[in-house]
Amino acid sequence: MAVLGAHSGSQEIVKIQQIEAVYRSRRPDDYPPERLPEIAFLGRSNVGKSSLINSLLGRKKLAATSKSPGKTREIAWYRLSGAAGACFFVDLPGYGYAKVPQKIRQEVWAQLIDTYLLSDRPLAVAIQLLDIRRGKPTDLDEQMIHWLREVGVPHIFALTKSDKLKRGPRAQAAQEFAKILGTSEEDAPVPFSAVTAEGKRELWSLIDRRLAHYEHPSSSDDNAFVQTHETEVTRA
Ligand SMILES: Nc1nc2c(ncn2[C@@H]2O[C@H](COP(=O)(O)OP(=O)(O)OP(=O)(O)O)[C@@H](O)[C@H]2O)c(=O)[nH]1
Ligand SMILES: [Mg+2]
Repeated sequence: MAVLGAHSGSQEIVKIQQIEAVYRSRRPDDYPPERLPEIAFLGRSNVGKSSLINSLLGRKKLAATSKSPGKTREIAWYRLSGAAGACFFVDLPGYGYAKVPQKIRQEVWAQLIDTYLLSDRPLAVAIQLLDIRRGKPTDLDEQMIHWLREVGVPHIFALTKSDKLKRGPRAQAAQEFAKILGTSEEDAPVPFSAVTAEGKRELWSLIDRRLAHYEHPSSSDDNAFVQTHETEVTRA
């Protein structure tokens, strides 16, 4: 059962009626009061989180992107809704930017990302972004992935900036990542480009699957996502 996406094989990948940038917060008491399934985007600073969100949503400037990394020190929630239901995309600050002082890095990491992931938010899936050109996760990525596995946060991998590699090296890098990450075939890391839109359909399909199987903590019969069906609106 598709929730926000439709997989008709046509050009229409995402069917969302409304996108609202509603919340920016630093502390749990500022998190959105509304409890909807959340899809969180995680990764090193500058890996392309905001660009990927914009690309998935078909918007150029919804999530602020920057050539100078390490600037984002807040969590941004985007509320998506369609006939089928609603959810939040959560743009988390990037970790590991070396030029940011250690104290701030700890603050950003521990108090924003960690706090979010340990909170009781209804997290349907975390999308872990990795730069495809690196060929393997960095140490910090490894720590993040280990942590996601330990805590049992469902997650999928996107290999960003795939347009920067030619076809051969791109396929090879994707294979390397799959091997290192030990993913199953159906959860294989998705090469993704915000420039060419490579991987957009695959990623939506994975997100959609997770949403469709997500059991809301306050699970009841009137859960919007349990009752959903494909939406009817045009591509965002
Ligand atoms: N060629 C190419 N460049 C990309 C792609 N995705 C992002 N970029 C560039 O990489 C830089 C960082 O992108 P952002 O989307 O701001 O990265 P971010 O992970 O949100 O960064 P922080 O918010 O600082 O953590 C920008 O200059 C983007 O234009 C991509 O798929 N291909
Ligand atoms: Mg960003």
